[in-house]
Amino acid sequence: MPASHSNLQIDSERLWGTIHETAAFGATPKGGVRRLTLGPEDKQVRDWFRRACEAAGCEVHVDALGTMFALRRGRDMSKPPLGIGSHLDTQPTGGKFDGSLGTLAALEVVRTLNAAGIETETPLCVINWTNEEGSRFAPAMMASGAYAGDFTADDILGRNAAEGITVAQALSEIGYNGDEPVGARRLGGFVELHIEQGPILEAEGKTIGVVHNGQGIIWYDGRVTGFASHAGTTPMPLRRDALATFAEIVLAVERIARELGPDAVGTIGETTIENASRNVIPGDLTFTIDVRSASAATLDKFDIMLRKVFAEIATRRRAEVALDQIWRKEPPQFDARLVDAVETAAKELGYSHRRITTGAGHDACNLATVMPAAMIFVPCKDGISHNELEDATQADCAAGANELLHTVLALAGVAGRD
Ligand code: HGY
Ligand code: MN
Ligand code: MN
Repeated sequence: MPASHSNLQIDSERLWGTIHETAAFGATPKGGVRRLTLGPEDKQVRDWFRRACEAAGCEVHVDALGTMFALRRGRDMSKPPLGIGSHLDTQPTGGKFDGSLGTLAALEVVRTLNAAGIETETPLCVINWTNEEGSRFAPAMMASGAYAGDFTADDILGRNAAEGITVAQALSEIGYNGDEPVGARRLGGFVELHIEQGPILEAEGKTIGVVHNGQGIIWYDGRVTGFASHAGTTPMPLRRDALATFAEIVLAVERIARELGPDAVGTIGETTIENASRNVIPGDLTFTIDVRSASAATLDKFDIMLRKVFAEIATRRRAEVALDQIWRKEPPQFDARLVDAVETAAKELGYSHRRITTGAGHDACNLATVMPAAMIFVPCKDGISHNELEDATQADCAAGANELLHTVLALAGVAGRD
C-alpha cells in the first residue's frame, strides 16, 4: 500500500446510506430484498447505479448480457482495467448485502479516490454482473460465466425462466440489452468484496476473510415419473407414487452429503408436482439438486453415488428417475499475488483476518479461470444469507470497503494526486 495513502479511508456513512438507499428497490415487508435479475426492481437499481457511476466520472458500458462496466480512467489507459464489483440481483427472499455490498463498495472506492483527487496508474472498472443468483434463469453466475467462456452469449440469451420469458426478452424489456460483445472488455484482474454468507468469521471474531479458494458446484434438473391414479381406489402395493419416490431421493441426497462431508453439501431447493391434486397419486414431478465441494474428486464421487442410489430407488418403486446435469463449475483457485495483496492490506490496516474458502459461488470464481482474481469477505450476522434476515454491521461493511480500497491502491498503483 503506497505509504502516502495508508490513512485514506472510505466514507462509512456514505456507503451505509448507499446500501440502504438501493435496498429500497425490491424491499420486502420482512426487511429483505426481492430483486430478481432483469425484472423491474433490477431495472430500478441498474438505472440508479448507472447515474451514480456517471456522477462519479465513470463511462458506463453495457454488454449483450446486460453486465454493466463503469470505467474510471487511469493514467495509463493502455493497461487493462482492474475490475472491482459484484452483483445487484438477489434471491427471491434475499438480503440487503449479498452482492450489493461488493458492488456499492466498489462505487465507494471510486468516490473516495475522487474526493482525495487520486488518479490510479491502471484504470478501474466497477462492475455489476448480470444474474449472479441464478434463481430466475439458470445457471448462477451466468454473465460472468459467459464472460469467462463457459457459455456462448447466444446460449444464455435463449435460456428460459419458469414463467416462459427468455433472457433476451427480459434484457430488452428493461433496456439493458447492451451492444458490447460479451468478453470483449479486457480486464487485468478482478477483486470482489462479499459477505461471507457463513458463520466462520463471526464465530472467530475476524473482520476480514482472505478468500484463497472455493467450492465447485454441480446443478442437476431431475424428473420422477410414476403413475397418476385414484387416491381412493388404488391399493398401496399397486401404487407407483412419484412423490413417495421423491421423498426417498431427498433423504438420499442428504445422506450422501453427510457421508462425503464435511467437504460436501447437497441441496434440493425446488420441486414441482405436475397436475397436483389432493385425490390423485402424484405421477410426475420435477426437482433440482445443488451439489458442492472444494474437491473435484468429491464432486465426482457425489455424482456417481447419486446416480447409483437413484437407480436402486427407481427400480424398487417401479418409477423412472431422470437426472440431467445442467451445470458444473470446478473448484476455483484464486490468484496468489492478489490474495497476498488482500492479506497484506488487512495486516497494514490492522484488521483481524484469516484465510478462508468460499462456500458460495461468486462471479470472482468464474473470473478466476481467465484472469487473476481474489475475494474479500466480511462477516454477516449468524452467517445467515439467502434469507431476509441477512444482516451485517456498518463497521464491518466499512472495513471491507477500506480493505478493497487499499487492495486496489496496491494493485492499480497511484499515479498521483490531481
Ligand atoms: O449459489 C451461490 O452460491 C450464489 O449465492 N449465487
Ligand atoms: Mn452473491
Ligand atoms: Mn447469493
